Amino acid sequence: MNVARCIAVVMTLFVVACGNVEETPEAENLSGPLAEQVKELRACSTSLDCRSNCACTNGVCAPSFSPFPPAGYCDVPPVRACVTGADCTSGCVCSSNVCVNDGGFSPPANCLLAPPDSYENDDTHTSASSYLGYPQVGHTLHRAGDVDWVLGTTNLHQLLTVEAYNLRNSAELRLDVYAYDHPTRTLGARLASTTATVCSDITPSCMMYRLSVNVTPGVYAVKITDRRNVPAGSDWRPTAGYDLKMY
Ligand SMILES: [Ca+2]
Repeated sequence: MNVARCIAVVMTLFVVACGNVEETPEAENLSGPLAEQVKELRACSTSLDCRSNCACTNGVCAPSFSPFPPAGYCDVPPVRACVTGADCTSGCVCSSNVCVNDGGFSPPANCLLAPPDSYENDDTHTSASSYLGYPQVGHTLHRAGDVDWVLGTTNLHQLLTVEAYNLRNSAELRLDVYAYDHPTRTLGARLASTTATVCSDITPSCMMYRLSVNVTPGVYAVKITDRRNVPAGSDWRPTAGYDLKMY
């Protein structure tokens, strides 16, 4: 069935539902399996509007590849999976492994979204977390386009190396290292940058981002940018993440 016809039929159904059924004989023509089928189709703009194993095709969620899901699977809205409430954003609870609204006062939270990690809010260098000498584990990209800033200090002339590793759920990053004037919170020159993983094999030793730069004693600012090209605020999939170390 083409989309234009689907929309037209859905609109007709809506009008019928809001009007006087006795005066709209067309309703007879839309009862039965056809009406059920049309009613169930799920409109979409991108595949993030659809469950996994479904794609947004001609504005409707449809099975994307075999093995095809059961009939009707793609007509149900996607949900955010969870194990505990910590997997859900504020205003949502984990119920039967799905993030759902907690029933609190409006506006209702978007339970498709991931909660922020413990380093947030670190979207600017003036709100950056501090690197305390041991790996920062559990960074997440809780929103598409997330930016994380970390400040590190060295007392040495050294080759400073920064690694974003343990990449999870298709994290795609950009790493930058900047000079930093800590007393005035002023960003200095960008000293190094990369958008490439160490190597291309799909192994932990390759799938990491690494930068090295010669530095003098002082404070340095590291910027980690999410490069995934997905609409912000609609990502129900497992949250992309990484761990960070500096040495
Ligand atoms: Ca951030």
